[in-house]
Amino acid sequence: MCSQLAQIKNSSGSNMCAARIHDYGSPLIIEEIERPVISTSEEVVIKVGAAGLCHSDLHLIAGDWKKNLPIDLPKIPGHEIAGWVEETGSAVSESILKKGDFVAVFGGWGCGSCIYCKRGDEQMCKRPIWPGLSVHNGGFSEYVLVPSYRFLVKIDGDNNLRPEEIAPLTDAGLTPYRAIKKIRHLIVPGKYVGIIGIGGLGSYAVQYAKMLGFGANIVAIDRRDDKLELGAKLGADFTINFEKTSDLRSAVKKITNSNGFDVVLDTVGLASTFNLAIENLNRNGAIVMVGLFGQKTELPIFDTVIKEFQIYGSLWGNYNELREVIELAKKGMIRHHLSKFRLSNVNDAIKLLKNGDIVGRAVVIP
Ligand code: FEH
Ligand code: ZN
Ligand code: ZN
Repeated sequence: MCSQLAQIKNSSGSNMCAARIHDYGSPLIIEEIERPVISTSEEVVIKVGAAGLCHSDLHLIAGDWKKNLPIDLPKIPGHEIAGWVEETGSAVSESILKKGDFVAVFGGWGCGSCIYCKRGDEQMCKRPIWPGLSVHNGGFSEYVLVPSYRFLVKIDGDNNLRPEEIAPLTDAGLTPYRAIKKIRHLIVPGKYVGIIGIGGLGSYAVQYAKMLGFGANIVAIDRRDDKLELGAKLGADFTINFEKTSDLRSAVKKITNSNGFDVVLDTVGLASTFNLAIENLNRNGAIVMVGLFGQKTELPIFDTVIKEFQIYGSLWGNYNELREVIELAKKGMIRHHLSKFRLSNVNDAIKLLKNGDIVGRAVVIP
């Protein structure tokens, strides 16, 4: 299809294959479009090696975020990107980056001058640009334009890392890293950490909770046994299938010596998962919310005050945190569970993820 034609055209330097949203709620259209070109000095064109598929892409494609995150259509989604430098703007010297360098694309394209950018949290910029989720196109294509070399992490050194392993680390592997670092001081021996949702994010979260929380007990929580099996393989000490467990409170009490969880990481973000977290939280317990499935939830005021609950939101991760995650990957300390799809089959991946049938992370390879 498009890929063969695009290869012929690419060699003449102008077109590429991409998957775009044309209408909310419809399959992506795989088509040949113009390849991005450098127009300002800091820009870099990346030849996409792989792009991860995130639940946020599903929300975007379905039109769920029309109000919160308005985008102009057609749009190429895909915000977890890794690949190779293809072309650089005039301000990008060879000592910074050169053609062929293997890079991860950091997804928080901040303005560089607001207080959040200045403190290093560009993903929280007041005027944020996220590839594939805002004005810029994302990575479900053969090439992507990155507005500045500042948003690229060069992956150097002697390692066998491949783009399909790096791409998910820019979001699925980064978001839980920041989240777990926020409450790392609470994850000590004898404590219990619940990870709700053992999908893309959860499969990395289990590993960080194990790695960064020395000696704490990790409890993987999901409604699918195959995902719980993956959680256990990646280090979870206990698993709970919340759909198959009739008395969830008793099950949590049994595991946690009647105390409840000291920390819950909610990678789903539904009212029901928040309730699961708060109804099973220990005194002084913390909930870190990273999932974005739902809209609103209720907070039990009495318990929150009396038991001194702590509730955190955590957005993606910053550039330095991405570097740290990549350093862990270089040392072989991160295990990946990937399902690979060709760009021409991206709609199959979307369907499977929507049905909960992807175990680990789906990556699209152009
Ligand atoms: C979603 C929407 C906007 C910014 C960042 C996000 C992340 O959850 C990316 O998945
Ligand atoms: Zn995402
Ligand atoms: Zn900013």
